[in-house]
Amino acid sequence: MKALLLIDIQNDFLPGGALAVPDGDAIIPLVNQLQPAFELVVATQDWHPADHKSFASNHPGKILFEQIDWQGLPQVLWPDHCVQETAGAAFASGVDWRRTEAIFRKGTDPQIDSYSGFYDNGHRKATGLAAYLKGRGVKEVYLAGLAADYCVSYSAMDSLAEGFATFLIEDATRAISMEGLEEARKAIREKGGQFVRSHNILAG
Ligand code: VGL
Ligand code: ZN
Repeated sequence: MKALLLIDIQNDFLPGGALAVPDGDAIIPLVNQLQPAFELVVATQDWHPADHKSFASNHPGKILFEQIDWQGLPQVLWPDHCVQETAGAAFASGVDWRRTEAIFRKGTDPQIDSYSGFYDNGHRKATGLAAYLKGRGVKEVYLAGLAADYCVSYSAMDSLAEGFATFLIEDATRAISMEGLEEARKAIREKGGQFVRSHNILAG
């Protein structure tokens, strides 16, 4: 059983959004083409309260994109993004969401960030995604979405740790930083993750 995970394809990560991923909208047609090749489609949604500690605005005196230590974890200070119930947090309208059977929200605890769709960054609390996928009989997890070097890569690492065969669909993701992506790519490969392109999947 193969599942397609659509990671954080939300307005704030698209061009014009609060934390726009360069060329992020280029993945949308691919995400739609890929869906019929999967028996299960699941999405994650970055869903922060306005007082979230990953926002630079909640750390007076700190600057955007600075990395700080917050409660024992490194934390990049992001622009306010994906605030619960705002238009920026909504799923991108160009994506066909009809086959998305479940949505796992993350980043809801104001004190800790959550890049992965499986766990917060301290691995303290599970979202329930791993248990859900196992309950559905999933063995293979394919990832698409935004951003490649943050939420997609962190989700891939946790997917591997949870024992799923894990495939990152390279042309169905875009990165915030190319250096960050290169590092993440190495770590994922070391753990046995694979990189594929959508034509490999669509060709059958
Ligand atoms: C993300 C930074 C902050 C992502 C979410 O979806 O990759 N990146 N929050
Ligand atoms: Zn976030």
